[in-house]
Amino acid sequence: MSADESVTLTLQQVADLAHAVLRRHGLAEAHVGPVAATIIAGERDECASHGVYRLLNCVHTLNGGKVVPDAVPVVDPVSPALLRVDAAGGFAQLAFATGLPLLVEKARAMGIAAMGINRCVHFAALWPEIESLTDQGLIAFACTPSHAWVAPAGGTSPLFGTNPIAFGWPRPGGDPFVFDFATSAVARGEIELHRRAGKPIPEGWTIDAQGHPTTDAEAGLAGALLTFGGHKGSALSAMVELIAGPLIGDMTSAESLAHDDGAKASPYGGELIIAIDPAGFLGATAAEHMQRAEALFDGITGQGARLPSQRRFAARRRTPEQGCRIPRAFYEELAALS
Ligand code: NDP
Ligand code: PYC
Repeated sequence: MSADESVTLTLQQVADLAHAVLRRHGLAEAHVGPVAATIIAGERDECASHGVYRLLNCVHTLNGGKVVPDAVPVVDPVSPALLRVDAAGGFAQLAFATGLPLLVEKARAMGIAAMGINRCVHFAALWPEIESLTDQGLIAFACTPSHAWVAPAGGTSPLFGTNPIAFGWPRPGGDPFVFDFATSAVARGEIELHRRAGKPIPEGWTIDAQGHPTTDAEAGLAGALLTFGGHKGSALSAMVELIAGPLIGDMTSAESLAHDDGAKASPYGGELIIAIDPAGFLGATAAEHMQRAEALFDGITGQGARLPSQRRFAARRRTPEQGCRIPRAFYEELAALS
């Protein structure tokens, strides 16, 4: 991306833009902060597919009436280790923030706790949610279905969502170990970015509507994404459908796409978040064992491999000084929406 094709914004300018666009399109004040926060974090950590680009989806979803802009999440404490949050048709971020304190409290009391979020619109990366648990010394897992865009391994018709899985492990005195990826070969947002940039996509990401492999982003989006790792990603994707769908009384990705009814809004349905307190198994010896886990990370980095999220954390240290580079076309589109 040449300097002409991009603009560089400070994090404050990214924040101002996100707040202005969301407010202008009718999102209630209680949601603006939490929704903008994930978008700002996406730019800060140089995750282009889930940064300011997502504002376009938010506006489209708001304008299409596919999200309740002033939804008030309601927490149901369910049982000692479980809670549910009814997002009431709103964006997932406020529902997550509303349920988080009780999830942490239950995980500490029971050693493990799970939160099901229902009836939410989810367009975001999962790592911000994971980090809000690792920041409190908890191990975290999260997943959510999306829209039926992905063919099961061996098939050719879209059935699964891009269904991200994210995991976090707090590390003494350092960045947590966090991974967060789609169970498709790549997030659909990344393919959309290739389409917008007029770039081909790598082989293995998609098939076209006739079921043939394609490197054409437009044709791939009209066909189906492939799962990562063949049958392994396919099984993990099915797991996400099950545990963040029927298990918590919410939609599968196929149901979410049917609910969308051609609006091309962000996915609608549930999310499952699990938090584990290391002290639950280990009591006073937890710190000693968490320290022992450090040898594993040293074993990875010691041979020149990198940890997941290492790139993101490096970007996080850089962007407050250097700003965020955004394609000029997005910037102009977003500025017109603000
Ligand atoms: P990637 O395929 O880029 O995988 C991302 C993960 O793998 C990150 O944790 C990344 O760390 C890590 N990683 C990448 N390369 C390496 C490497 N060489 N060595 C070690 N770790 C590596 O992302 P996806 O396209 O699969 O997903 C992108 C985002 O899209 C996710 O945040 C996901 O939550 C989001 N998403 C959200 C959906 C929703 O419904 N809400 C649906 C689908 C995706 P790093 O960041 O440091 O590079
Ligand atoms: O990029 O696949 C994706 C996606 C779906 C919902 C949010 N992101």
